[in-house]
Amino acid sequence: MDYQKLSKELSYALRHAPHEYELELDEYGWVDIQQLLYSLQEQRVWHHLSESDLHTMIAQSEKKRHEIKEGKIRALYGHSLPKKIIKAKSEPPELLYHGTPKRFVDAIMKQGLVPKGRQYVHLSEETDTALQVGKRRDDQPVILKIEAKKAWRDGVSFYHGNEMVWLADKVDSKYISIW
Ligand code: HQG
Repeated sequence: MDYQKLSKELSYALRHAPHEYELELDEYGWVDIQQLLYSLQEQRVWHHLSESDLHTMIAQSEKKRHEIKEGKIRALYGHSLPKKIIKAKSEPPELLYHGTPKRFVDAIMKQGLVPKGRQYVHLSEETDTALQVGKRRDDQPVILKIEAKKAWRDGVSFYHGNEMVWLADKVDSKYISIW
């Protein structure tokens, strides 16, 4: 079983295209595991897919992208669907980080961080994680430092993604500086 391939396809289905799999996400992003298995098993590559494969996939992944609870599975972040997934508001740490290509920095310093194609802005607890995120698009990305606690105290909402990823609706440039 190629667990990385499975994780990518699940992220696609649960973050971006549940309709392609005839799945319906509830307002928190959960789908029924049996329905997901039926849908994926239609493809030859996933014909023998079982619930235990989903558990193994999550356990083996270096990033916690998915979560299983009470017969349901969901993606923890990354959604692009028009209907916003409800996330739990949570008080962030003092500082969070965001890795981005150099070419976006001027716009971000003017307009702030905006979700672009996703439902939320994605922020990292660690500079190393932010660096990896930025490297997806630029060999030498810029790491931005976000005064998260200050923004929270000013009334900006933050949401918990997983233990490394935080989400926000929009972050004004006054809270952002280059690390
Ligand atoms: C940029 C992956 C111009 C922003 C990662 C980013 C992450 C602006 C891009 C997760 C802007 C959006 C999300 C502005 C933001 N002007 N550019 N005002 N505001 N941007 O992919 O944060 O491995 O939607 O800097 O690890 O890169 O898939 O967001 O470059 O955790 O699990 O607009 O996806 O997780 O890009 O990545 P994305 P992201 P997985």
